[in-house]
Amino acid sequence: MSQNSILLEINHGVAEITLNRPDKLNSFTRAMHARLREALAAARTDPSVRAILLTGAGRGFCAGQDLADVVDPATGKPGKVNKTLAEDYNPLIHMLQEIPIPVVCAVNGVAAGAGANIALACDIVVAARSASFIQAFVKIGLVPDAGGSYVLPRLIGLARAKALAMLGDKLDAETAERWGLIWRCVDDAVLLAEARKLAQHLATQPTKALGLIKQALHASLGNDLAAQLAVELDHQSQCADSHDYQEGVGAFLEKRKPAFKGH
Ligand code: T3D
Repeated sequence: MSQNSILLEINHGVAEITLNRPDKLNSFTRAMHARLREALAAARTDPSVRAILLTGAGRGFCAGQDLADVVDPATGKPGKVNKTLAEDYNPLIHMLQEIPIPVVCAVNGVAAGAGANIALACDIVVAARSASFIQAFVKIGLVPDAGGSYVLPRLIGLARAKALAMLGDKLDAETAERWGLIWRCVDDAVLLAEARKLAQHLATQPTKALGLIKQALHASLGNDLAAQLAVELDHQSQCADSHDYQEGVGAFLEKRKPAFKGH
């Protein structure tokens, strides 16, 4: 089971990663975490990969932690959560944030608990109209993890973040889009096609600039204006040295489509 719990396919510059335990709504075991880290590392080191698409197999995106996997066989009770947070969820969220290429998430169904927050850690989130987001932690006596307590107030404000986290209610994809929790919600039938189109478009864009845009916007959440202006100066100088900047300006002046190489 754990062997194929993560699928990885690389096509046209896009690494498509699929969470693949559909019978358990793609909830995470420790083995699955290890496979996902391997897939992300493979995407990061493959120079042909210029965008990542993350989605789920079956009717759900991800139901968070596999609650059967947390039970200690010796006691029959849930074990300590520190280990899996420190060794699995926290490194995963860091990887998604730090990978210097865009990560598109196609939320194909319910995204609950850490599953919701893994989706929200991606750069551009597109959801099927039938999908939903549930901060399910409180229902089992836990608090939002996998970065939920960080992103929720920043994306939708404190009032909505508190209510979602404290009530554990289901938020439908259309409301998630309206609130600014996600980028877009699309009809179920076109989700994968739309998400692939988006990822493939990003894979043809100036990758270095995209990576630095991601880094700058993340940095802005903790910076004052002066610090952020310094980040912009540094990042713009890096972009100005790139092939893609030369190409972008050249193409504009020559009234043709730019052919970005990603460096
Ligand atoms: O160690 C730690 O715990 C720390 C880490 C915490 C991170 C977290 O993510 S905590 C939050 C964990 N997730 C949840 O609490 C969500 C639990 N799941 C649900 O509440 C519901 O399944 C959903 C609302 C997501 C979907 O409901 P529904 O009715 O569409 O589906 P279902 O029938 O409940 O689930 C379908 C199957 O998936 C079912 O298996 P079965 O009975 O057909 O063999 C169900 O048991 C399984 N499943 C769903 N979620 C999980 C799961 N199995 C294990 N763990 C799950 N999280």
